[in-house]
Amino acid sequence: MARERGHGMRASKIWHHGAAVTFGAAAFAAAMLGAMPAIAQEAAPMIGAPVTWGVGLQQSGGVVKDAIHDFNDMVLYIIIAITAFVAVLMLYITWRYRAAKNPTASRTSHNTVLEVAWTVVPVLILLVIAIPSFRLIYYQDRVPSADVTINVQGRQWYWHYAYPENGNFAFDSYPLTEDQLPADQRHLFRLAVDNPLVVPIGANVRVITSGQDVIHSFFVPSLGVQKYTIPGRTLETWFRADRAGTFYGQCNQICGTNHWFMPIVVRAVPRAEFDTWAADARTRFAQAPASPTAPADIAAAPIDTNLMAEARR
Ligand SMILES: [Cu+2]
Repeated sequence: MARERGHGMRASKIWHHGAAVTFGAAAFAAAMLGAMPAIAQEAAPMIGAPVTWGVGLQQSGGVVKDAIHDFNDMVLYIIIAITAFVAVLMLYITWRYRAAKNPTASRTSHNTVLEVAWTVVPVLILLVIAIPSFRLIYYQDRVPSADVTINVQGRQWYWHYAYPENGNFAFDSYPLTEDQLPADQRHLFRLAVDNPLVVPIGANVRVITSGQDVIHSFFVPSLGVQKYTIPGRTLETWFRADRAGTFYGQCNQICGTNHWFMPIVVRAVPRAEFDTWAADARTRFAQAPASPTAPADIAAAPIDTNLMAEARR
């Protein structure tokens, strides 16, 4: 239901066009500076990552981000209209009521109609922004029917992921060091990880977050997903990758000295490839603790992760 509402909420294609222009301009600027690899073909898997000199929001990899783009563009057009109106008004009055043309200044101090208008109009503008804003928040909140569920746990300092419905396996995700990356992918240092999340393209992915030690945050901009991982709390959100690709994010809650150790990678692949990956992961990660919140696991974690983090510095 929420999903349909979400689609209904989306504004006209003009917004999309605006976003494309913004993104295009950013990509062009980056290309001019020689700082960005060639822009990927439409058919090639998408790379959801920041670009050098990028302006505006990251390119969208799925419906939630599409809705964020729409809302962002709508607010941008409202801001442009207000700024233009105020600028024109200021220019007009400085010209029309300048001392040479208007030597005797008006002593009017009250105008009821004007005062009501400049109170009511901003309230209406805020309402126009608030309604789609709340719709977007509830749209992101949860998905009515999930195809895949992923448990995400933030830990100092790595991510722990579990797939309870696809074989109940769990694994840790650590960043790759610079020398582990191929020469043409060095720009993905601090974004690339050893074990990415893998999801089927077009599947509604329910994300259940929890925290083990301090507050972390699961944030993948190109998929429009951000949720805190809070100790003692379980939160829910969702995303859907509508395009094949690799989507990069990071923990965006300052969570300690090795905060940078928490990049996030989501790979969206066709369903068959996902099933093969899940079948393989079941055996590959068989050693991993079945329950991410097992008490023994928590007790052992601080020392264990500190050592691992130190070893990888
Ligand atoms: Cu963190």
